[in-house]
Amino acid sequence: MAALLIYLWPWKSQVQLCSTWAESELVTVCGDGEAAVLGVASHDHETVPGRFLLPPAPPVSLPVIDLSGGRDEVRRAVLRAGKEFGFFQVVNHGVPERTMRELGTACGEFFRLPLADKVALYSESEDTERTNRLFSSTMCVSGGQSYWRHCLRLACYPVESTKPGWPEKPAALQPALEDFIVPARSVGMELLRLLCEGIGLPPDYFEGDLSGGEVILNANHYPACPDPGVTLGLPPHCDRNLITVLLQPGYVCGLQVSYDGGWIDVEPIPEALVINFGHQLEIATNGLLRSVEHRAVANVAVGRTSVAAFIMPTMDCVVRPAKELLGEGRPARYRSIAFRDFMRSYKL
Ligand SMILES: O=C(O)CCC(=O)C(=O)O
Repeated sequence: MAALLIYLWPWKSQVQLCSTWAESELVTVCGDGEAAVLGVASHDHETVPGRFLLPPAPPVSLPVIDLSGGRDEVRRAVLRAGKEFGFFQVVNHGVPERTMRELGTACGEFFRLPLADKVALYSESEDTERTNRLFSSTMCVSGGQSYWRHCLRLACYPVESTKPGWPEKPAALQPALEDFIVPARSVGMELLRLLCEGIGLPPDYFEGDLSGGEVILNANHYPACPDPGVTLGLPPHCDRNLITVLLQPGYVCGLQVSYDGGWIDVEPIPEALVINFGHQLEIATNGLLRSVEHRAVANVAVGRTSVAAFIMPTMDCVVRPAKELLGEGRPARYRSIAFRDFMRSYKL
């Protein structure tokens, strides 16, 4: 049996608690040197008595930024949230609530269509050359691991050139995509302008090739799952693009963001859009703004359908740290890379 260790400090005595000791050995020593049993029972407990439990860590939640505020205030909030979390939510962003609701509903309807209506779009996860496709799980290198998710992936912007490839069923899907994608992209572009102002880049730095590629949209469906604790909807990953605008249902959790060694839930807020940074923003800002890992968990009671719009550079665009952000003591932390090459080597 380990000897009882009591440290007698000049002003106060203290017990060193050691998990290998039997609880009967835990004593405290009062300032006057008198030992008193801590009050735990002399037999091993199966659970920790309530008064020994540490208070739960205060909950951390992602900032929700009201974009209708004053420009300076919004810019500061966006930069603060972007630097701390790489993720935040925005409200009063200009995408009508009805548009968001109709897209969510239309995507949900798509996944409920009979198989015969979807089969032409289906292709195995490894078939990465085809953009518009329906697949299950993820294209991440997963060593045979599957994930609790279906995904309809579509190129959605520019509308005129991409629309011919959109599914015809359900009938509400095409109009809903068209109504959503243009204002949603504008939200992303406006946030990029604010970020540029905040970090000392010209406000139009991300106009042109850096944001001029197609917008790819993932409609993700995570069916209700009998045991969400043993699987994931999507594994931890960062986005490959510049900036992501995500619509999630306002009533069911599922998206989690890596923070301080753990995961925080992204609170479902019906009128909000979730914003996060992709790898290309991290490279271009030389790591000032980071692309943060996130994952999706499944839900036991209900399915969840989310829609992520990925604003991307053109495939030929060479992405490199902005020269305005480099200098004495601020070397480039990333090498230049053509977006096409990045996409080839990093599959999701
Ligand atoms: O479903 C979500 O909320 C996350 C989706 C996502 O991370 C993705 O499509 O890459």
